[in-house]
Amino acid sequence: MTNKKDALIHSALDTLKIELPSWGFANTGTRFGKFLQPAAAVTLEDKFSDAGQVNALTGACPELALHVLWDLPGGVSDVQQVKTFAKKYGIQPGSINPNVFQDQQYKFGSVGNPDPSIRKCAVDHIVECVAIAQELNCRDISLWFADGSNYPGTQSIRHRIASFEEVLKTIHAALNPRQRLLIEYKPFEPAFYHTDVADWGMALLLARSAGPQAYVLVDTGHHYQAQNIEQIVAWLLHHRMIGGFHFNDRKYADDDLTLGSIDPYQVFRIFHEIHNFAWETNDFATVAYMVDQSHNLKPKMEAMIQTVCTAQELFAKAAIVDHDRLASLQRTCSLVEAEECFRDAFWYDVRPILREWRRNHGLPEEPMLAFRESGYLERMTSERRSRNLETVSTYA
Ligand code: AFD
Ligand code: MN
Ligand code: MN
Repeated sequence: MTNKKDALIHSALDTLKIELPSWGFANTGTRFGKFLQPAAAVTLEDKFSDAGQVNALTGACPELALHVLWDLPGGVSDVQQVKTFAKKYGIQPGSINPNVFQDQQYKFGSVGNPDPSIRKCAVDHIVECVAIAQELNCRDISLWFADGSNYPGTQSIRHRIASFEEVLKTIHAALNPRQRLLIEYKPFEPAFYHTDVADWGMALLLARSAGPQAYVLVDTGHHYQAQNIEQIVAWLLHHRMIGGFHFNDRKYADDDLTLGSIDPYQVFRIFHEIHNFAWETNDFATVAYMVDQSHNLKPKMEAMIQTVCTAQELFAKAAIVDHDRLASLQRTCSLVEAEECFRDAFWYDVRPILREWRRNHGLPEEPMLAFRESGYLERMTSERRSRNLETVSTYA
């Protein structure tokens, strides 16, 4: 370690922990089709095993986000097996993700459904997820709602707001003092005319209305093309209302692309807001980071390793911005110098220090290469091929 920059990079990498999505290891796909990978995870144990490999190679992913209907179909009764896998693979359960978007009853919405009996089903499911989180000692319950409508005039937008406010208050009341509700927004999809929680303002107002343990979750793929995401992050940091991020990148919509594959500078600018806020306020806001991608084309494990390594690189770059100098250049409106001070960090090659950090932590200097040489993919391919082929037959 040679200088101040290197020290900043090391300490930034020590703090960056990124949760992995259980669903990112399984064969998923798009509404246009699913391209199966024989080595993809099929069971919850497979997902814990894969997450354990990514963590062993990157040193940054100690937790696995769980999607309740897919990972704990038996609800609370499945908690014990989660604990068993967590112990076996050294990966803790992370955020708990309710699922109120795929059951037939949610055709016209869940929490926003005009039928109070369907809203109650959604509440009961989410409250059970709070209980599961409690049993697993998980802090975050991560709420994403597909609710909305496809045609003008078919739903009362304001009545649905009132339903959301009422339901989120009920769910918030079920939290224990350590738990948090993370409310995620998304401009559209699957609803195509209006989505009930469509932007950060709606999520903020709903979080404020729900209670003091509710926060906004920023999914980087959930923004219109021109949106200034780092400005949204600055507002949420200023109001201490940011709960966390779902990492992906997008060219057009919610493309769930590898982080930084389309716009690495935007990710750097987002991370800068977080580092700068912490530097200025000494308030290291509890920001949860999670990958939210389930690749249909890229090999699943490689895609996960790639996204995690990219996040480490960009987080390290953002950590070396000279905040003192930048602040004074901003005060004097020295435009070009301020911009160059900012961009210096973005252009700085942090990879040698990243490799040093990995060496210091007994990790492979090149996680992707180490994965390819490990034989894990070959072992999982032979072990899981038949189970995935079965999936093909049932799926096809
Ligand atoms: C989909 C949604 C949203 C949610 C994720 C996991 O768009 O991002 O967080 O599924 O449920 O990607
Ligand atoms: Mn998401
Ligand atoms: Mn999404």
